[in-house]
Amino acid sequence: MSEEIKPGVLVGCGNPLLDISATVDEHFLQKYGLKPNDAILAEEKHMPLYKDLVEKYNADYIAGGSVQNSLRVCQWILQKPNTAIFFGCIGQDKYGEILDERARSNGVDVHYQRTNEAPTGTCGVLITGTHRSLCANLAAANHFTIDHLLTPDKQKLIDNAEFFYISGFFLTVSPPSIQHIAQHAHKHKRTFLMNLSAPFLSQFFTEPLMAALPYVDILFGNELEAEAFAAAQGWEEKDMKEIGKKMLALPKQNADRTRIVVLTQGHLPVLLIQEHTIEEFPVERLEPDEIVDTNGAGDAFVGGFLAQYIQKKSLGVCIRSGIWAARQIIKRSGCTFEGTPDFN
Ligand code: 26A
Repeated sequence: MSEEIKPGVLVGCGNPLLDISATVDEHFLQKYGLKPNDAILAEEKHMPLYKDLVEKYNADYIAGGSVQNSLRVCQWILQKPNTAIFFGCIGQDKYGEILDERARSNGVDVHYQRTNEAPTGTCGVLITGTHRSLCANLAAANHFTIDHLLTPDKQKLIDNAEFFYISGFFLTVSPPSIQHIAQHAHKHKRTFLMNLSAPFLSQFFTEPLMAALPYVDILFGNELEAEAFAAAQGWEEKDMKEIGKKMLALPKQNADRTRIVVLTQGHLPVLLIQEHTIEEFPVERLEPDEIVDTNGAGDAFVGGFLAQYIQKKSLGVCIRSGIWAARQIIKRSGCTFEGTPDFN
């Protein structure tokens, strides 16, 4: 099936993070002032959290980072190594080596920037029931600079790619890199896909987000992120379909290619919002005892979508593949998978 897929056709940029994941109680969330279902940047007060997770909650270390997760899932489904290229910054340490090894063994062609100035980033993953609270200490990931993309070898990789995926999370690190990729995609008529990633980005990183949006051909988000985006825009709409329609109508650079908005809503149907149509794709509900944790579910959805999209499959197939991939990841700890994928 994948014979005609070109190596390096997909390029992603993001924060490579090692997840430190554990099931915790309400108390733990309260102690650090965290919501059950959120993703935030760690502040000074969160720093003891990581040690606490390891020492008191027997935490697991799992490869993470939103874009890298999506690309790993995409590679798993494609079963054709080096279709996806990843850029991000790690430290010169053990955690960085683990991420490098995991990503490569999953088939992602990683081209990390490496810094001596900070350790590899980590993300506390606090599981309570079916919720997950993410608290990212970006560390080295925050040291990514656009220079990394401007070297001739990276430029060549970018020139060769046809699809570019960047998470909203990367707005906190390098808006100039996002602009560079977005404008390149626009100039060369390539596809640029982005994710709202977390409510705080719409709230506090509005300026770089709104600067990137005109270039976005396909926008992903979940219900909490769409709500936060609408609130930050001062929109009164609460209904997901209405919010999606307004997202569609925001200014777009490449006007001959209209924007597509894909909104996930947990176990409720996925919405595919296009210029003249809104389609709903049902999500089969998992039994409570099948759910291990929802960490990485949104990333897996995008990975499943991308695996089909880069093969020019219909949007319906892309979304069904996304739903399928998210389901596999929810049945396991973190964004992990094994065996041969059997999506059809
Ligand atoms: C800037 N922030 C907050 C982040 C992240 C992040 N990836 C990039 N930047 N916060 C959490 N994650 C990752 O999201 C995955 C689940 O969707 C976690 O590492 C986790 O693997």
